[in-house]
Amino acid sequence: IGAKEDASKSLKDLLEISKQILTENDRGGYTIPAKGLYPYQWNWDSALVALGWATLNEGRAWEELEKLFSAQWEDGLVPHIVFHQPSPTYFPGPEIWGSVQQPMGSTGITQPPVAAITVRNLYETAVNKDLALQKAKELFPMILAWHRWFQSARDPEGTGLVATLHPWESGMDNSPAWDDALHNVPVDQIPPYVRQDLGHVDSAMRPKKDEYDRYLTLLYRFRAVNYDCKQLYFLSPFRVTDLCTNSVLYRANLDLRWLAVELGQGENVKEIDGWIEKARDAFDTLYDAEEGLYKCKDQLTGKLVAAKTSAGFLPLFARVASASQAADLARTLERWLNRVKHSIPSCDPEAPNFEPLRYWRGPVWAIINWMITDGLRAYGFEDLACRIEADTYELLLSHGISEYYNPVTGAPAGGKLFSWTAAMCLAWLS
Ligand code: 9YW
Repeated sequence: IGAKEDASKSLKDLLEISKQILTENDRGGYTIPAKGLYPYQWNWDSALVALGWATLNEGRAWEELEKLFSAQWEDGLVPHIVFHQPSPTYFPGPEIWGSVQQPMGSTGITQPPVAAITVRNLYETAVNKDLALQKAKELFPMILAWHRWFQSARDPEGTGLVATLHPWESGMDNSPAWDDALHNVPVDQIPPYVRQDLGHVDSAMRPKKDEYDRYLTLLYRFRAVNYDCKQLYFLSPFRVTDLCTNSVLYRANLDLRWLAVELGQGENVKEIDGWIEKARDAFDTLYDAEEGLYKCKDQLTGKLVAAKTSAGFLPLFARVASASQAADLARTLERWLNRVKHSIPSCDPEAPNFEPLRYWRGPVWAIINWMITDGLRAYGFEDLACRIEADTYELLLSHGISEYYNPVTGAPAGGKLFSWTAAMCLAWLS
């Protein structure tokens, strides 16, 4: 009984801390990812954080999404960062992005489209059903417009899969999957700049200068055409098929379809079905049967990317893998997990370029653990899902609520008191 009491006390503490983090990072209708390091509203962070808010205050959860969509561009884009209030602690801020499409200021690129997944989740679990119906109805057309933007702006050639034009768009900025494609981006003469991230976090945990020079080269090239989405796809010297974006979009389309039926918007179903069918076939071209893992692709060279990253398991979250592909993925994942103490490393721990501390090149991210666990369950891999869930819980309990964690030692890394990790505690691990 003593041990049980201890465990429930620890869970209570963890939930209390998580609640405090969201409350302290609340800037009035939107939640910043972490103080100092990330002082604005980030797109997929907000959609994931809303899941956490829903366990505390449903109204506040809907507000998070409303605030994000209040920054939607006329062409349908929902920006990757919304600069609601000025803040000198982040680079590159609104003056560098200089986008004019949106009065409050935003970047001109997007991030993995989690919102539809959150809306379905909030709607289905809502206690206040009237509020949920009202908010879901309001958000539906805006999400549909964003998903249409993905089709027209990021798949103008109709391949079935959308392009990602900047590593920041993938949400996995310095993933080794982007090394070669980014290396092919020539560094332009760009204005000198000072990084702010290195004032908050150890440089060993962050992308390198070489990468930042290219991130900024892309930014300035996009800015030069005023982020015109009709041009960006064709002019960007970085264009990849990202498994995270495409898996999240695929799942988001399934959930958007569900919402369309539920909310009496059936006239949109055929269009969404068309996207889903096309993507389903195209996903197969990213599957590496020998490795038992999906791979990203460099659209400009036409080659699959050799790097093995945790995004390769996200087709499980999408439900787009076949039963036999899912079984292969589960086997590959078990092999990875047997090489490190804490699940799930963001890259293959056996790969020579595995870096357990550097951001998306090795560390554990709670949001990815949630997505992959959700996918494993859907395919019937309950034991593996439970193992990852228990691992994540132990990790957070012993090491606090950080941005990410070293999979070898469990040491917390990156920003402290991090919103989306707190949200995962509230929405998933409780
Ligand atoms: C940056 C806020 C964001 C996440 C991204 C993550 C990081 C920002 O932080 O990018 O400046 O590098 O890579 O996924 O949305 O948490």
